[in-house]
Amino acid sequence: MANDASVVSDAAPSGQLAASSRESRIDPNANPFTPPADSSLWRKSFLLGAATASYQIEGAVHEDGRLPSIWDTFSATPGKVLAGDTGEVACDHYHRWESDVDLLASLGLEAYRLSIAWPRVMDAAGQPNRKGLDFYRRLLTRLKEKGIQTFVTLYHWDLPQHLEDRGGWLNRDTAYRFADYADLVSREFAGMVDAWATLNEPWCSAFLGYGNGHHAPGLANGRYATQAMHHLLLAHGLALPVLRANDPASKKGIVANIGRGTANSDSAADRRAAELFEMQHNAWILDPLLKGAYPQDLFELWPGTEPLVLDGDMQTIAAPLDFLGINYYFRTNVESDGGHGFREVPLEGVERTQMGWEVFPDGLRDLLIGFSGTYRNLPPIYITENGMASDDKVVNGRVEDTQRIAFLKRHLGAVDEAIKAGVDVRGYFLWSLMDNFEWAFGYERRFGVVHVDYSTQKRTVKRSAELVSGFLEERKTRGS
Ligand code: IFM
Repeated sequence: MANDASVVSDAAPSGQLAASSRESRIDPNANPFTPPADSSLWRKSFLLGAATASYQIEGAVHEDGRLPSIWDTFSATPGKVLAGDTGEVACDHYHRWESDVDLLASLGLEAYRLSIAWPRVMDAAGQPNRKGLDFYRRLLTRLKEKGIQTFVTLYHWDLPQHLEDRGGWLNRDTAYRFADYADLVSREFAGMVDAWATLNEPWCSAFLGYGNGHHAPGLANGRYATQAMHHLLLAHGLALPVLRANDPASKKGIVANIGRGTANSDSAADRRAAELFEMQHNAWILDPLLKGAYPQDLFELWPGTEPLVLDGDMQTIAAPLDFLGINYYFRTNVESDGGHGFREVPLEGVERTQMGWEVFPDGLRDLLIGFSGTYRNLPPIYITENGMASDDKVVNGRVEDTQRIAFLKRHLGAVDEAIKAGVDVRGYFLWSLMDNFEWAFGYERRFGVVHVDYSTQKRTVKRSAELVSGFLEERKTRGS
């Protein structure tokens, strides 16, 4: 492969890409990403895409009538984000979206998961912001022209600040405002979206945002976390019928980040600790969605945090889903805290990523198989995020992200094992298409399969992306 083929985009927002240079450059036999011959990944129906989120890539936070979000406020607060980074410019995707779509297409990725910024498309009175809507219309139109499937998340954490000023997710009214927002965008973009996800990772919004304050809006109170979760899930449940009415042909679902917890010893207390870890990470979200009830263990773990739930809420929340998006990153090893809870015991000598997260693909397989046993009504699954951060550097125009290549291959192997065990997994999205604003860690942590030089906005395709792309090319000819 020509060395300069990995550099496909320069600083010009509308720069043309050397897209055609990406074709058939990987020798399939020498591609370390290529899955085994019997892998489900060879099925052409198994969707392979990449994901991003609005606040993490768009920038242009003051442009075209966009209102402030809670992440603008939080990141502008000293001490909240590493190095004082903010999403003000990010990857400048708002201006570079055309070349970013060309890049996605040049890699042969089949689907793109993006999110819409609520504060960009709706004003404080609930009226549409045409300029913001037009941005997404152009983006979705171009993706369709390129034959790329669109998975659109409505809420990837950028709550309009004016709603936070009225209580944010602690205010039940926010759930109804979310349904209005879902109504607006699904009327606008009906027919342009393959799959709508209402929320991304409600665990993070509720627990990190309201329970421990690591994320916006930065509140730290257990009772707040459970109430915020209830209103987030209610927002999801209120939005679902709206999406179904406005855009009947698309799939509708939600995205949950799931966590694997393992016990530090075989003692009954440590095994219970691991159960509790997974209960608060997974069942807190999946039980209301799929069983219509919160796990009672939650309120034993966090006594006195029962949220206010009104009649009918749980039925609203448990409306049937067309798909469940699963985001998976790592496992947490725990022991009993000696009381009714758990505490983390980091394992020594295990492989970790730039985030310090353990590389543990078996956790993904085991959770998927476990869910299919626990939830009889488990809908088809898409792995809507998986990936890792590494301190990637461009050297002679190339980025050799060796750890990521092995990470992706092993996690896709785990997905394949789950499929072979009977779990209905239909696709997988790399997190992320490009390096971006990693929330409280700012720009230091690089999750992209495309490197971004934040001083020039130059995009450089990493080796991992070249290999995924080479595999997709090969699948077109050899796949079933
Ligand atoms: O960057 C985030 C993303 O926004 C949500 N899921 C986890 C990713 C990595 O931390």
